[in-house]
Amino acid sequence: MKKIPVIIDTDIGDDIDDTWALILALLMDELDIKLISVSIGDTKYKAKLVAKILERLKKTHIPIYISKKIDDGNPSQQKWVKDFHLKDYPGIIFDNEHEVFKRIILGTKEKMTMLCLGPMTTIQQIMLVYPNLFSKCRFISMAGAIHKGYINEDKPHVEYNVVQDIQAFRDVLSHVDNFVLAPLDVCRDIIIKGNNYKTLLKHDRKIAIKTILENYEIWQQDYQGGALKFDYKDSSTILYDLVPLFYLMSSEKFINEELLISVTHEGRTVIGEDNKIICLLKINDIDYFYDRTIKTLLKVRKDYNA
Ligand SMILES: [Ca+2]
Repeated sequence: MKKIPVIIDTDIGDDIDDTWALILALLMDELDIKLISVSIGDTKYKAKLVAKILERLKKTHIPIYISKKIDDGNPSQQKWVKDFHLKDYPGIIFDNEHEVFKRIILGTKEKMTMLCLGPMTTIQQIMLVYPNLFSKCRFISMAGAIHKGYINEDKPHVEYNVVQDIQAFRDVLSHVDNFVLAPLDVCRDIIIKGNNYKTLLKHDRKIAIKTILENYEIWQQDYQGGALKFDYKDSSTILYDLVPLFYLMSSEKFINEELLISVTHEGRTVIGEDNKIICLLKINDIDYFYDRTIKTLLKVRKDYNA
C-alpha cells in the first residue's frame, strides 16, 4: 500500500481528543508521518507528551517540532509526564526551527497532507517565513461549524480552533487551494462507548490502549477547560480530532459538499464567497470507523510490562 505522507499539527495536552488521535494516527498503516508539530500554550509540556507517546509506541524516528510557547495554557495531562525529561529523549526534536517544515515538504515527492488538529497559529508562523510552502499541500482541518454547533448548542456558534486564532485560520484558508474542513457538524457526535469502549477496557494492557487510558484518567481529574467530561469507565469524551483520520481511512464514507466559506470577525465559519473548501458534513457508516479504530488500537501485539 502506498502510504500518505502527513505532517500533524496538534494542540495536544489540553482537551484529550488529540491524544486519541495521535495514538491512532501512529498505528495507521495508511500514514507516513513525517513530522509532529506541537502548538499553543506550554509547547514544551506538549512536546513531552508527544515524546513519551512516541517512546512507548516505538516511533521515536518521527521528529517533533516545538513551536514557541505562547502561555501556560491548560496542561491537563501534566502528571503523565512529570518525570519525563526531553533532554533524555532519544528521538529528534526541532525547537522552533522553521526550516524543518521546508526541508520535509520540499523533500517529499508526493503532495503533503497537513493534518491540523488545533488552531492554525504555528502554520501561520511558518507561512510568514515561507509564504508559498503550503500552497500545494492538502489541508485537512478539524475546525469551524457550518450548520450545527457544539452538541449542547442549538445552532452553529464559534468553534475553538478558529476563534483561538481567527487571523491565522483566515490566512491559511485563503492561501491553500486544497482545503478539507471537518467542522463540528461531523465531529461533535464522535464518542467511543458501549461494546467498543468495553473492548478497550478489556485490553487495557495493550500499549496503545494503556497509554490512552492512563492519560484519560489523569485528564478526567485535572482538566479544567470547557470540554464535556463523561465517566471514563463508560465512554470516551467527544473525539473531534478523530474525524480527519477517519477521512484518511476512507474518504468515500463521507458526505461532502464543495462550499465557499467566509470567516467573520467573531470567528464564525459561514457560507459566503471567499474560500473554496471541501466540507465534510456527514459520515455514512460511523460504525465502520469505530470498528477500524478499535482494531487499529488493538493490533500492537506487545503488552505493556514495564
Ligand atoms: Ca485538538
